Amino acid sequence: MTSYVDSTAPGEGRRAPRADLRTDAPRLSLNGRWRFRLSPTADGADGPFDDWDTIRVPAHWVLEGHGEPWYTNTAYPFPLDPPHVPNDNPTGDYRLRFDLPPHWPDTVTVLRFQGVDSCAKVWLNGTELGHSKGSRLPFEFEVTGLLHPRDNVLAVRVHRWSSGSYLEDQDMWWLPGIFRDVELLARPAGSVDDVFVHAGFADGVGTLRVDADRPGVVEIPSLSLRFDTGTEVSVEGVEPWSAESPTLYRGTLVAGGERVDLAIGFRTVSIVDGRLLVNGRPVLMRGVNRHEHDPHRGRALDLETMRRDVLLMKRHNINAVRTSHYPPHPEFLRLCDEYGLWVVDECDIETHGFAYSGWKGNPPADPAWRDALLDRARRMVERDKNHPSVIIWSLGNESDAGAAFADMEEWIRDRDPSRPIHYERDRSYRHSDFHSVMYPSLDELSAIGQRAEPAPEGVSADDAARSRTLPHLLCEYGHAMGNGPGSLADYQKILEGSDRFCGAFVWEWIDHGLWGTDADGVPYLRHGGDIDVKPNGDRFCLDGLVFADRTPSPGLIEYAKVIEPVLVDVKPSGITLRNRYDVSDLAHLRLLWTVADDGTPVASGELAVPDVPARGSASVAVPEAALAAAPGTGERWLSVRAVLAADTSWAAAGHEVAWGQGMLAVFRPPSRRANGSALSARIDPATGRLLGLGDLAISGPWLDVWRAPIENDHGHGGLNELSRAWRAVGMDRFLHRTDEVRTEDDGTVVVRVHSGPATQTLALTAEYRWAPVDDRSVHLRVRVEPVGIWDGTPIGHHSVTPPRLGLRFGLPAAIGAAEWFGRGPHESYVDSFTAARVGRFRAEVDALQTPYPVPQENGNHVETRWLRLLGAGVPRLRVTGDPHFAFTVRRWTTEDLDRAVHPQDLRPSETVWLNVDHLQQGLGSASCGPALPDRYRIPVKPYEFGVTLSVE
Ligand code: IPT
Repeated sequence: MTSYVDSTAPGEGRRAPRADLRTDAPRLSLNGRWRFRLSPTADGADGPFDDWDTIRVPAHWVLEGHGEPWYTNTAYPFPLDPPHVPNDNPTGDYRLRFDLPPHWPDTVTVLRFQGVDSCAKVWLNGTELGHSKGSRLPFEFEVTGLLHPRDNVLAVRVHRWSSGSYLEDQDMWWLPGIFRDVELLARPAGSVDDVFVHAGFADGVGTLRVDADRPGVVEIPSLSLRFDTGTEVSVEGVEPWSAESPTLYRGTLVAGGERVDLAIGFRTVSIVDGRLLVNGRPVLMRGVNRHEHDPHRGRALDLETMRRDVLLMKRHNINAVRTSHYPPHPEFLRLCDEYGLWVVDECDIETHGFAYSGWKGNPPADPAWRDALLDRARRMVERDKNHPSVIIWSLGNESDAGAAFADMEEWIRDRDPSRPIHYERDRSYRHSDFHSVMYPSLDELSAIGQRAEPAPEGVSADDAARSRTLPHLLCEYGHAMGNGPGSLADYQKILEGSDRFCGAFVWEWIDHGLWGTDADGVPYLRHGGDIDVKPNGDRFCLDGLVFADRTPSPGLIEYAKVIEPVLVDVKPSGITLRNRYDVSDLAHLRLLWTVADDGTPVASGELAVPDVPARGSASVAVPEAALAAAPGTGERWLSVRAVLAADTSWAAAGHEVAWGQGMLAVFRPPSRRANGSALSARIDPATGRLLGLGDLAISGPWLDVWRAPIENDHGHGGLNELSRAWRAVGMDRFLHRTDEVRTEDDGTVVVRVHSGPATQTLALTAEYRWAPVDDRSVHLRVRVEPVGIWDGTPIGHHSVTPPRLGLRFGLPAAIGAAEWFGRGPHESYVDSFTAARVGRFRAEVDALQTPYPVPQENGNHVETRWLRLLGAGVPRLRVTGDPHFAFTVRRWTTEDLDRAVHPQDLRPSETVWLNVDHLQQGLGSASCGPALPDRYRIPVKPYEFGVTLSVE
């Protein structure tokens, strides 16, 4: 039986879509506490009203104690039988009794819903107004004549599933409910319904026309402008709008008894010679994909949370947002206009789960869905057309191809020819002004940069040739799931190497974790797999640059550095500044320098900021005072930081936007030669392992090849499943056998150990040479050699490479903190260390753990020169590299970390575990992306490395 719920009709009874306007006409917010009753089927709740619960509006009922949220990635949570949905269709009946404020005018009145998931039918005072689908888009009903001064009853029936759900298969939680604002709008006689601002900028001159459905007068006081709607005016001397310099001219449109606020940004978007230009200049979007998410409220975001996103992005050098995969709350776009972010506004369309039918029945390819798809395009464009920040329309995500995209394209081009259109998934790119892909390898991206990508399968030669002339928009890359992504710097290098690239968007901004409590009442962030429903997308929703509570992850810190707007290249011979802004010069910055010896500052000062135009560069001499500092000890580094000279709307003066470092000199201390003094290391003659060093109890080392797999080690869709290969051969369970412990004449103790897993011939033999340095120090040299069969594993014939190669030590639990000279303060890996500066750092052991919501390898520090571990009542341990090593320190073992399912499973043990690594494999982003490049793996071959261990 088909009803409005599962007919393909997008709605009924609604007003024509129009711009989201702020006006001075009376407006009544209907947000607040409503009455609510949940029923198991679309028939809803009949019968008495007295046993209804109450619920907050806006909100998702599954996050307000009614039912459960449900996460799937690509799978539909119901049978793939479009447009039908099951009888089991949780349905929320909402009811609000309200009075009109005194003096509510007796004019046209409109009831507006900004977003209801997934289908709503609405009644006012017993009159049925109609229904609507399209969860992340507004809809309005005219209610003139239906309202009373007091005691109005608004009733809304909301269905969790509807035909609309087939178009909303985005990789996110299914969260039903009235989740955006509900309001009543008075429309004074003669007022305009819709406004379309056309504000362009070319050759230093702005052009402005404001169209409206009724005549009105536009006033912009700051430009001394007053003109009628429908007339075009040229404006000399305006500042253009850009993400870097978001100049808005505020004004009003007066029509009838209403003043409509205008926030005008002059800018023109064009594509010329295969490049995206704004105001005639090329731009490079350094972007993120942003879902709306709050760990308590789901997609019901308040203004402060939206602002937090914008501020966090701006403070981390992000200049663009793809609103994956639906138009955001309209206030978010106002914030983007105001603070300056380029926006790719994406339509609320994704039919990803039709992949499971081989795309049979895919709505964009079925004429029955044409109206529904066009309805979504119209509602997006009409609502958002006045935002200068929105520079590109996206037709949707991952919905294969179909004629509806041609219809959408045609409608949009006709209505708004001023913005280019993006659609990634139709490989003919016929309905897109951009060539676009997701998750390419570095080599694939390089080929795209040279306009030399291979023609996609099944695409005509003409289409392929045309698409090579288009600019490229990398709509998703750098899958930030768990620890990672790696290679952000490698990607950025390619993106800056070709003018075909107009921007790239990391997947994704925020982890979609939802707060809950475990069986012991411990709060934790839940992912799909923490809720007992099938199918579910498990942990795949935890792939953001910020954790669900918006704490920046190390991935965000790395991204901020990789995309910093000024490249500061510091060499003893001079400093080069490359301005990566597309619009601004560097006059808003200060350049502060410091010289530090082994991380201890010895001189500092400020450099004059040279005049460097956007995309230009300049050289500055190394400051005299930096060169004049007296010789010191250790490595002398000059660091130059570019900070904001004055407060901005998004950060305070002093906020660092970029930095660079270079080594000026090395002052080597006189080398401490082995003096043959008594070995401070006590070595077990049977195992060859340490029992203690001076008065410090220490165990190990064990040769360690294992890391608790990160999400990227698991690969995706059967590809790049390194962790499976590792487990299959037993990387996680090496057994050790000491073959020899002997003392040489000079006091050096030589230990030979065979380390390998059960069932396998593959193993590493290691020779450890312990040479006393003095009575507090011992030097350890390790030679490792692979033996046995490494190239042929039970699950394939690729050779397995170990995730790490290093030494594991056990230390007393009293060890509480680490100090080191090397890269920090954040964790770093071979393919993600750009943001980790060379310096001297100190951190508590507990603070050295990055609390990924799914426990996994974390807290590594590459290129460590020396490390000191300290704690109350125990001697300090110092580890000095030969020259570098990587370290992690934690209160649990790698095996504990690997076993833990949630952070609360990790309990401090009686031992502090220290890994001193020669190498650890990179991070990559294979959880949805290409294989880790070979250069970030650890080839199976002989290695030799050394460290000095001392007690202090
Ligand atoms: C891509 C989706 O567009 C995005 O929504 C998200 O699911 C992401 O993957 C993975 O987290 S689609 C993928 C099949 C390339």
